Amino acid sequence: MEKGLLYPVTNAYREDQKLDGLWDFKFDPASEGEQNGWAKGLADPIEMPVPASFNDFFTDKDAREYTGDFWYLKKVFIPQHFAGKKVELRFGAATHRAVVYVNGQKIRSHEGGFLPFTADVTAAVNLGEENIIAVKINNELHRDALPAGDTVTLKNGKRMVKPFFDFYNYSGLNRSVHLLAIPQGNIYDYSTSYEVSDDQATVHYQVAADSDADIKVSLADEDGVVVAAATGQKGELVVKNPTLWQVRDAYLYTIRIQLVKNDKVLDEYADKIGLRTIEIKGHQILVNHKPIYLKGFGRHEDSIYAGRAFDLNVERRDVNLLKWIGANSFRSSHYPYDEQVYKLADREGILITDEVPAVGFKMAAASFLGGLDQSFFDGDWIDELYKKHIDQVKDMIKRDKNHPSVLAWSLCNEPDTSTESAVPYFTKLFNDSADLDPQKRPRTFTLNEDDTFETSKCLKFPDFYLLNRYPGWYHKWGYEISDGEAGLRAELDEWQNSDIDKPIVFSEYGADTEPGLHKLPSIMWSEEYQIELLEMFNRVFDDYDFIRGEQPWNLADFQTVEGNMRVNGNKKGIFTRDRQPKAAAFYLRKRWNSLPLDYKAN
Ligand code: GCB
Repeated sequence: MEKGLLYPVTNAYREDQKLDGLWDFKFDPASEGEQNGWAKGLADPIEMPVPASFNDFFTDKDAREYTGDFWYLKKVFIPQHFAGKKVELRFGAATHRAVVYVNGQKIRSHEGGFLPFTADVTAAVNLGEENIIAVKINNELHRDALPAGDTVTLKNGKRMVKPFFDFYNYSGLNRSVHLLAIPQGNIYDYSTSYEVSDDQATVHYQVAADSDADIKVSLADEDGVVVAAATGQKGELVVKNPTLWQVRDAYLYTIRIQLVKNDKVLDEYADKIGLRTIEIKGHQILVNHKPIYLKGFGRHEDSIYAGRAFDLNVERRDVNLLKWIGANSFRSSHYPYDEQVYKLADREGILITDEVPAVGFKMAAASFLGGLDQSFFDGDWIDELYKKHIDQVKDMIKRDKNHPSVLAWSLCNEPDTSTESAVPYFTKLFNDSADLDPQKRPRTFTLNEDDTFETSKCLKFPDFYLLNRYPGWYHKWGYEISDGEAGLRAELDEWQNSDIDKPIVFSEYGADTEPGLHKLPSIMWSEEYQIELLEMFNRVFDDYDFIRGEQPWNLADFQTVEGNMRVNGNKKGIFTRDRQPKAAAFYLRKRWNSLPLDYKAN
C-alpha cells in the first residue's frame, strides 16, 4: 500500500515536472539487464514515447506481442534548488510491475499496472546534474496477479500472454512520470466526507502529514471566496447555503490545506471537491438524498497508436460523446483510469463506478482460449492473489476517495461466485475494505452470466448489483433473441420475487457490430441488430422498478487478444474506435435524453 497518492501539483512549496517525451527503451528477454548494468545505460536503445503502450508502434509481431522484462531510461536534470526538499518520482502506471533505479541504484519495486506509485529518490539523486532514471517493467500475466492470466512459452522459445479477459495486454509506461520536489515535512494524504441538506453542508475532513506543524484548512467557492475554515488534523467545515455537486450539474469547491509553524507556511495542498452524498436505500441509488438513474457505459482506456496510454485528447472527445448521448455515468472497466479522467468527470458531473483490475477471476474466462473446468477460487494461487488484490483496492480508494464523481467501488469484474470456495475470499475482501473509504461509498462487483440469482453464492456481499448479461449475443442470438428476452425476464422475476431489495444496474450487454454493415431484416453484426438488441434490453429495464441503471458494453470499440470471436478487436462499441457514432448511438441518444435523472423515482 502506498503511503500517499496525492495528485502532483506545483505551488509555492511544491514542484511538479512531467518527464513525458521520448525515453530510451529496450527489451530484456533473458532478464539480464540488471546484472549487465542496464540501469546505468541501455546499449542500442529504441526511442519510445511516454506515456504510451509500446505495442502498436512496432511493425513486427514479435515486438508487438513481446512478453517479459523491458526497460525505459531517461537522463533527467535535477535542479540545485531542490536542495532541502524531498525528491520523488511518481509513476502514473507501469504495466504490470516495475523496478525503479536512479543512477544505477535500485530504489523500489511496485506491483500493479493501473495505479500510481512514488519512489523517494532524495538520497540517490545528484542535484544540479543529469541523473539516470531507469525502470525495468514486466508485463507477464499470472494467476496470482491482477489482472489474471497465464504466460506461456511457445515451442520457438517466444513468450506470450494468455489473458483470462479479452482486452489487449497493452504494456509500458501508460501514464505520465512526474519528478516532484515537496517539503520534507509534508501533507501526504487527506480525506473528506459529507453531510448535506438544502441550507447547509458539513465537510468532515482529515489530513495526514509528516510534520508537527499546525494544520489550517479552508474551503473556497468557485469565485474564490472562502466560505469556511478550520484548524487541526481533523475537523469540520460548515457551509451555509451550499451549492451542491449534482449529477451533470457539478459545482466544485477548493479545499486548501496548509502546514503552518510560527506563522510560516511550510506546505500547502489544494484540490477541487464537490459537496454531495451517496447512499443506497432499498432499491434506490441516492445522490444528495434524491434517487438517480444511471445511463452510461463500460469503457476502456484504449486508442490507436498509444494503446492503453492516457491521452487527454481521447478523453476530451469521450466526455463530449458521453454528454452528447445523454449519459451521466460510466464504469472504469476493468481498472482504475488515469486521475485526469476523474478530474474531468468531477467537473462535468459524471458518476464513476471505480473498478480495481481484478478481472479474469474465472477459469471459464480462459475459455476464450480453451478454459479449464475448475473454480478459480480453489486454485493454489489464491493467497498470493488476495494480497495483491486488497493492496490495489487500498490504493484505488486512497487515490480516488476525494473525487465527487466516484459513486461506488467495483472490487472485481465477473469473479466465479458460483462455488462455495468464493465465499471466504469475498468475506475477507469485503471485511478488509469496509473502513477504507471515509465516505462509505457502496461496494460491489459485476456478476457474469453464469452467476445468477440462482447460482451465485455471493449475493449477500454487494451493496447493489452490477449484472453483465449477453442474451442475444453469446447465447440465444439472432432470430432466437426473443428466447433471450424471455430468459432475462425469468431471471429478473426471481430477483423481483426474492426478499432482496437492492438496486440492479446492468453494467454490460451488447452486440458486436461492424460499422457500415447494414441488413434488412437485421443480421448479427449489422448496425440494425445492435439497435434491436438494445431495444430488447430497454424494454426489459423499463418493466422492472429495481433496475436503476443501464450501461451497455462498450462506449467504443477496443483492441483485444486475437481470437476466433474477435475481428480486430471487440466491436460492441456504440462508437467506433476512432470515436464516431454507429447507428445505435442515435438510438441511445434519443432514449437517454428522454429519461429524466430521477427516472423510476415515483
Ligand atoms: C464480458 C467482460 C468484458 C468483455 C465482454 C465481451 O463479460 O466483462 O471484458 O469485453 O464480456 O464483449 O465479451
